[in-house]
Amino acid sequence: MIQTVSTQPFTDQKPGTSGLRKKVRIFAQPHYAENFVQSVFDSLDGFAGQTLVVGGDGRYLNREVIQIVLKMAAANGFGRVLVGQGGILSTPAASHLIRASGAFGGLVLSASHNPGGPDEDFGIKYNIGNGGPAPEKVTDAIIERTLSIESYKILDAPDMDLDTIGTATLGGMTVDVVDPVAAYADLMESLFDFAAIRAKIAGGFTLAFDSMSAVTGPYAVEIFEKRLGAPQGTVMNGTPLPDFGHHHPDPNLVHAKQLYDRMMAPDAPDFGAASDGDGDRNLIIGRHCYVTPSDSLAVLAANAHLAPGYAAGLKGIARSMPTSGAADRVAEKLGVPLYETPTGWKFFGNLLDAGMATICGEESAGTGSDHVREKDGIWAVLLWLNILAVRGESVAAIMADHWATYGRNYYARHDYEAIAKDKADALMAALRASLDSLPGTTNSGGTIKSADDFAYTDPTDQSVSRNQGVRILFTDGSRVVFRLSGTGTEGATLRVYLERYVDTDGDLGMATGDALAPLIAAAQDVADIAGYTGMDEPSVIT
Ligand code: VG1
Ligand code: CO
Repeated sequence: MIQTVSTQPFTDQKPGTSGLRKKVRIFAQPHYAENFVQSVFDSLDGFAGQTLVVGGDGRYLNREVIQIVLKMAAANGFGRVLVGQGGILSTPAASHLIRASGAFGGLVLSASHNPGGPDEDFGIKYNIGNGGPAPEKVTDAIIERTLSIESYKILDAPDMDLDTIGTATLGGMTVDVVDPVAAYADLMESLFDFAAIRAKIAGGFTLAFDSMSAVTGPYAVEIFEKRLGAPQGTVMNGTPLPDFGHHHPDPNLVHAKQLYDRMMAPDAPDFGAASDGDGDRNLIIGRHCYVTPSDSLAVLAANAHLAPGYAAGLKGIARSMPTSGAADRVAEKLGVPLYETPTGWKFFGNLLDAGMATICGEESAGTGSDHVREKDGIWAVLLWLNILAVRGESVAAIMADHWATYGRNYYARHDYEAIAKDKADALMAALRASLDSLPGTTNSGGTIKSADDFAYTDPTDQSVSRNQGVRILFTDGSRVVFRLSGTGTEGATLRVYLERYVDTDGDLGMATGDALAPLIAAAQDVADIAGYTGMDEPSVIT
């Protein structure tokens, strides 16, 4: 029986960079998840009888919210829901399933790289029929609806069995519990030369993949160990846990320290990688050689044609604004366009749909292509492996060759976490107010050429997104970028992105911290980070 439950708006349901993310205790309030799901449905048109894909990264609350979504989808008139077995779907696998099944859209339950567990984070994101995150015009409609909602519809029915693959009905709706891994693994096999990678592994090439106790475990075991023949144990932390084993499932040098230490040890494997909570990010570390995500994007773009799925070449490359310009030089050499978008994967969808870009990436360890409409951690690892199999060189040799060809974009991101929100807002406001007076001034970073607040006009629909980050550009091409995170759930996080380009005839072998030291001082100088935050050092450097 369909129940109409009266409710009142929550005023804090505005989706951020990637969906709605909140502490579990907020999500677990009566009506909270229901309000948001109904607001999503109310913002959509024409889904009656259509298919909805549902799955998540297995974190705490995943199963409970899936049951709510199933009952609400049935009550609101969806014809069918496809749900991953056990409630599991990595974000890229959900994107693929939406596309492959011709679904109307999907709900991805994840707070991605944020920690999980009863005292940590949960999240819900709506993806549209192209498989990608809802664009701003949809999220804007959702926000508005969350502020006026008065009731939601839910079926009064027992919970569904999520663990048995097969078909059942819920009210008038069909529920298909599907294998979360198989179709995704098949897609990967269609893009990459698995035989060549398998032969390389059989020949003694060693790898380590850290799933960080998050969603990629079953995907990585199937792909790396079963289909590609890597020995059992290649996948570390391969069982998804609701609290990720108390770790922060963010594949960076701080949180993936176990992998990093292994890759820097004397007996390190040839290749190491990690993914995040929901499987869309990737960390790449060669033997004794960390690859920054911005460099990884550039190397993948430069070499993608070596993999069967990209043999025809690239139509274009897209990167988020704070991502380094390393990919720009590759695009220039390939003679393809380079698009610079705001932070967040939702801005790549239109470019991919229009066939304007083939490969996209972000400095935050996200890389992907037009095979789905999300960034894709395992995809990036497989493309690296395919390139390594064809070139027969080490990661370190490939990086050295890349810099010798294109020059090197020294790059780092400094995060200042858990700042009081008013302090962070004040810092950004002061920076914005100083923009006009900065050009022409000189500090330790050099002479400032221009300073602005990044705005983006989508070339496919002309929609404009403003206030996407403050950029300070120096005359020698160096940059410092400031923006506030839109994925956190506690206070504010200031992200400071530092970049310095050194041409092929310059010093390509500096330590990143040394190369960037003048810019780090310049960032402090223009933004008074210590003054506003009281922090002398960033919380995390990636
Ligand atoms: C961060 C990253 C951004 C990424 C987003 C979602 O956003 O900087 O590049 O797209 O997370 O990634 P923010 O607003 O905190 O800087 V995930 O893997 O958390 O979905
Ligand atoms: Co993620």
